[in-house]
Amino acid sequence: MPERREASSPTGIGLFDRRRLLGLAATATGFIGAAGPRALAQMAPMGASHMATASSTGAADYALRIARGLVELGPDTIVSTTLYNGQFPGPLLRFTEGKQVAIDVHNDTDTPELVHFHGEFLPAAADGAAEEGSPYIPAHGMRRLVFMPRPTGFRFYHTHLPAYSDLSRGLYSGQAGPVYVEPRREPGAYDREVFLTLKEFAPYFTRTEMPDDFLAPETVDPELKEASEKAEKASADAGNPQGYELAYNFMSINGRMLGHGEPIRVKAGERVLFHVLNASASENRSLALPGHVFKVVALDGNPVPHPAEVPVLWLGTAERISAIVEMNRPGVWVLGDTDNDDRAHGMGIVVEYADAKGDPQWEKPPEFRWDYRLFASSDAAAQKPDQTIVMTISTRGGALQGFDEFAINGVPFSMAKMEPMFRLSRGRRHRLQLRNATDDVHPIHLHRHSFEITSIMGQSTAGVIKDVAMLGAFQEMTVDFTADQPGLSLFHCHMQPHMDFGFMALFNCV
Ligand SMILES: [Cu+2]
Repeated sequence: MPERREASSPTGIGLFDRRRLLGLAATATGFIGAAGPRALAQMAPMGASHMATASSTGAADYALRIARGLVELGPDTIVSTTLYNGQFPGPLLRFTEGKQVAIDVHNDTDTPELVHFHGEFLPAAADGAAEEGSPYIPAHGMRRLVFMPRPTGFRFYHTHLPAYSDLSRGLYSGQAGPVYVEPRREPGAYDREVFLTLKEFAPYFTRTEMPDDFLAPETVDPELKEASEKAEKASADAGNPQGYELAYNFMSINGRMLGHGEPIRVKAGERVLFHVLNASASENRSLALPGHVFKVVALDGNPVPHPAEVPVLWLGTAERISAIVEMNRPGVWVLGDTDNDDRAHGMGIVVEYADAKGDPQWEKPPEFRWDYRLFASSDAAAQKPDQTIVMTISTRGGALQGFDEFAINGVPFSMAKMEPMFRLSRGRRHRLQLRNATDDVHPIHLHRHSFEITSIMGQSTAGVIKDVAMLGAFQEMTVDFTADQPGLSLFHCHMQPHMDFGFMALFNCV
């Protein structure tokens, strides 16, 4: 259960007293709390448009404490990393639609931190991204976040710090946890729900490429492929090494390697709603349960127009899938990654039927390619956009101290300048035409909005609403959204090494 406590600081001075001490009469949008002059200075540019609300005093609904801690992945495998409330995943935060929430975030580390509430429509100041101007949670300080959670469904929270070559920071750490914003109505009937957070630990750099051949349609754009090959050759000619990729010693579901921790105990005939979160820093993941199918009812927390049954789930980093499994094949099974090596490293969890005995069994699932269009509306065409923004992704392999450098329309994002690249017209429907001139699958993410997937490789689709979507290698995808959030919104690839090395852009909505 999440920790609930009175708002207090490490010094023991209550928030209200400290606010009085600091003479802080009004606060930044969506933000209450401060931990010193530095925090005030950070808040000033955001404007002081909203007066403190009732949630600025008294007990918070939740408290999160960022600190180093240990995760016991298995009896003989304990890793040290930065965690929320000393656990992995961080506590499940349950919010209610239309009910304001107050969260006290204590930062016990030496580094200013950011907590991003991923997939929620929050003011830029509350979103938890420095690029948008959100203030940091000061090192050894506390900040109270106050916001109205929306939209409903399965979201999550995580750090939004860059890591660069420091594998203890950012998403390489254990700073991630699930959020559920209670909807008025659940999609599909089920008997109970199980939250699964997929996560690797003990990262290291390698040069082994990740798989990029699991998406449908399989077609590629020859122009994008040629551009990628040209860039690759230019980089090699310039003497750059092959760029670093990530690998991990240990993999886990809910912080336990396969075979350790409690199995998921089920009964024949039961309908279990799984909420799966891929909290990886860099890996796109698959998941299968031998002899069973997943009926996908929601993607990134948004009910899909056409719930469809699939033998395998694929999730890019930060993607969520809610799927119902009818338990109709008694036994003891491995719910795990389809990659044998990843399961051997721990990516799986045991599903045990009542009265079933024996070792957990794995069977290779049928051949399957992940296709967002399976869950789309069959009849409706997507609405026409008011404006189209073309974004071509390119890379210079190994160009930045051995890391691949990424660019959008030829421009790598500068963390020093943090300049908006695109201007959005408020209230208008915008289409992002995403062209991937690289050989990687990129889980692209837009902050503070959801988008609709409107085409993949020129084939129209509609009705699938997401906040992260995998853009295939050498492929083109369009996603549409209404620019209804004023101010800055960040767009980026959700793979930590890609977002750290150029694959970001800021939208300014005016
Ligand atoms: Cu990427």
